[in-house]
Amino acid sequence: MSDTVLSSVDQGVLTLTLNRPEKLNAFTDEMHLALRAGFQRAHDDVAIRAVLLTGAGRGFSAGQDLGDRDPRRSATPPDLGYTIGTFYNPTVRLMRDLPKPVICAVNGVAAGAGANIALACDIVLAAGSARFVQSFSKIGLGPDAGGSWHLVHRLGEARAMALALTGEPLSAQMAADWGLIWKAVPDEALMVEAQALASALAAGPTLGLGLTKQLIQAAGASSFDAQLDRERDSQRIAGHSADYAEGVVAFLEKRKPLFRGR
Ligand code: LHQ
Repeated sequence: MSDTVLSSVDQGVLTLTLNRPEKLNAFTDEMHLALRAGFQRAHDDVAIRAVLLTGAGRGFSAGQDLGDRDPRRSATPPDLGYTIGTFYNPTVRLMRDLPKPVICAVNGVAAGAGANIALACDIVLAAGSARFVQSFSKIGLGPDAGGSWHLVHRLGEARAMALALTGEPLSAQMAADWGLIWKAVPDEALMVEAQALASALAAGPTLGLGLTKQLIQAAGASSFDAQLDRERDSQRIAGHSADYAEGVVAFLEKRKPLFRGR
């Protein structure tokens, strides 16, 4: 595996660390493929029950590596749609469709597609010093990697529009206050807190958590009536799991449940 994304597994948590710190973890093609491979591994391996995504060094990710897409080196305009369709969209879909929790620890600046990859995670914690920047407008682009969708769904059009048009940085605390992310934590507490959360989720009822993820995602684009049916169907599946039985028996026996992810 490429060293542009480090990976390690501990107690069911796959930690993926974007690793081009000298370029604030800006994405190259190699890094895109490495990140995709990491999430594919999380899909394929039943022993992985949660993913923790973070960045090495002082930034989370500055988005696409602009040196890699230098217009001075090409006689014809680039097809950025190809880059988005080939690299960003499949990875973001994989992250969203993964039936296991994906936690993001935003350790520093998250800009452009880097910000939006963070927002595509299920639970986002950010260091107090981190900031989120929709920097696309500074280079003549619009948001990608699902950013326009997440901004509008979480913030509403007024805030989404201003952030996208101005490219003004949003502090971690403001992002939390506005509901763009789960929470901002002191810098020194970020990884401890994110790892504890990921470990707790990895020890949880994975099948039920995966169904919960699907329900919450679907609710944003669903009618109330359709969502009621979806909840019924989801509960039917969850009710057949060994972890549901274990959860109820543990409650009745007044002990901690031992979930196995099945
Ligand atoms: C970088 C980058 C970077 C290369 C910092 N690339 N080196 C999709 C399809 C295809 C093409 C285009 O894009 C997309 C999606 C996108 O992601 S578009 C948005 C691309 N990202 C940006 O426009 C952000 C550019 N970076 C910045 O605005 C700043 O670096 C931020 C605000 C992220 C951080 O600022 P500072 O903390 O002041 O750090 P810095 O600017 O000094 O950067 C540190 C180093 O990282 C520096 O390298 P150097 O060799 O001079 O030390 C930067 O050149 C490099 N770097 N972002 N995207």
